[in-house]
Amino acid sequence: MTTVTVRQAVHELMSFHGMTCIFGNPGSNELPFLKDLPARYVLGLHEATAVAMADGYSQITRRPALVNLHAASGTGNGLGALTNSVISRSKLVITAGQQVRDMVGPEVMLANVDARSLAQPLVHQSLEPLSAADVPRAFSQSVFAAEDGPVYLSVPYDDWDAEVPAALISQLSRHVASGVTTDPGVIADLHDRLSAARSPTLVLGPDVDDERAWGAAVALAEAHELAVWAAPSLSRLPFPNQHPLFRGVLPAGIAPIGEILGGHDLVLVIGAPVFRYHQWMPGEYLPETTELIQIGSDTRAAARAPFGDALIADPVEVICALAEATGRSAADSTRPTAQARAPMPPAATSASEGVLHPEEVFTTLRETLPDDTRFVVESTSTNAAFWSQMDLTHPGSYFFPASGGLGWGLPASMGVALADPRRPVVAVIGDGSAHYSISALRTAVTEDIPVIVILLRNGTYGALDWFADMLGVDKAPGLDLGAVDFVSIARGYGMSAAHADSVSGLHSLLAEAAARARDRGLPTLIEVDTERTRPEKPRTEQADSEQPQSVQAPSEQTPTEQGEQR
Ligand code: TZD
Ligand code: CA
Repeated sequence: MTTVTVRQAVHELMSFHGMTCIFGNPGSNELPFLKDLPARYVLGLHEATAVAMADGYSQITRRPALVNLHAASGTGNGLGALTNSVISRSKLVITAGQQVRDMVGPEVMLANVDARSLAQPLVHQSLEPLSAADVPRAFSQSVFAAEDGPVYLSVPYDDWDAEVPAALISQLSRHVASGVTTDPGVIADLHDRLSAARSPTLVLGPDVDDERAWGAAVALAEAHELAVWAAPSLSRLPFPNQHPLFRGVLPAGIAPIGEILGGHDLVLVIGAPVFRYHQWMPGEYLPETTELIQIGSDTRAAARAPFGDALIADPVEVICALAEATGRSAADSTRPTAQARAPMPPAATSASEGVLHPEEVFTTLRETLPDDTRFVVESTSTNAAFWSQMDLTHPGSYFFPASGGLGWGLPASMGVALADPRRPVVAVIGDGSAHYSISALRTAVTEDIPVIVILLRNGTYGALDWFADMLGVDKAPGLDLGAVDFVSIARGYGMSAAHADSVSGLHSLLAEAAARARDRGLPTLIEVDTERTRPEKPRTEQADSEQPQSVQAPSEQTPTEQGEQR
């Protein structure tokens, strides 16, 4: 019988599944797996960085991405980052090294004693094969299971040299396809209900940020004249945010969502859970006069929703089918023309010398960068400013940590850029967020990843200032960050970096950075001091569904209202 090593078998399976890139941080237990690796190894200097890079990468490729972590301590470091991947159901196969089989019991150094349990609360599958011979199959199982979100696989390091039949490789080179389609009768029924509704509305979530779904969603919304909202706690943008039918991101409280959606008789929520609330604002979920149907492939999300009906189906297919039922194809819906849109509101300005209002930063990004730029955002108090000034017209343009776990954005932007070198990538990172995974800057340098990092320095955990206010916490400790010199930090990691102290300064630094990225494939960090702002517009405005939504149309704001945000 011809045999191969477990290592060869798994390496072959990696190649079979197109896993040409692996994100990791190595230790002694992992080295035997890394020998003769048939893939690019992207080193993250902290495990949270490796996990978040792989997360960003898999969100673009839509294929399982491979991560390799060091036993218990490495896994532990990666777990916080994993909270985001669990919510976004990112396709991650997280492998970890383990001590040799016979030495786990005696708890020698680097034994991951209860490896499966370590990752268990987060991943939906956690494996440590009972024999070396089962490792290739367990790997194959993990790749398929990752279609539903992150999985964990711990492998004792003496397994890699064990011999298994060579035939295993072809046996395990399996294709698993989905033949599930949505019943045309279900689509016809939804179409009829949309047509019959007095005031239907669409709430779109991250799962329909998709090439096909964008065009179809625009066609669907225009055909039925639907008001379109983005689901609360948004991690990806599913609809052009300056489209006249777009009302903005739903506020993340029970009462305000109840008020907004309660003005409609039919709500279709597609590609999002119902709902990712955040601030505790109790109230009525929905009045009885409103019917809500949640449509998506996440059965767990459908099960746990506190109200509404649910349809388990591929949300992208449903949007496309519903658009088709209107007789308008996605291709009919060109991007909204300049005339059809509200004019972009002027950016709020800052009164302080050398300090920019976040709106000025975002206007400058909008005006300077190509319109297919991808933005990976982890700056929490600047959301309202972002949505008011940005004009995102391409799918896959906006990414935000799905669980709110910070430290994701900076490395995720590296993964996003690695996965698709054709589109420019900008990371918009707060001076608080940056610290959690600052070493990701090094990966951008060593791997030549052309990311532009916009470091917004307001000297505080701005969003927590706002929360403290809301929760009546006077003088909360631990919110001051000081003026850390990120230009020096970036340069220390070997990255080009500069500080912008005016709009024109930012404009020219950005243009230079974009050229450096485009022509030489190199990263840049630009630090800018920003005025303190609030993450959301004032509530009263947001709750009013009849008015063009404030997140969307800040031009409607009076100067006082704008002033109140600061
Ligand atoms: N730790 C982790 C891993 N994730 C978190 N979400 C927090 C702490 C709590 N947190 C928030 O939810 S927002 C925030 C923290 C610390 C402030 C982030 O500060 P920033 O952005 O400078 O990145 P803003 O714009 O100043 O809020
Ligand atoms: Ca900050």
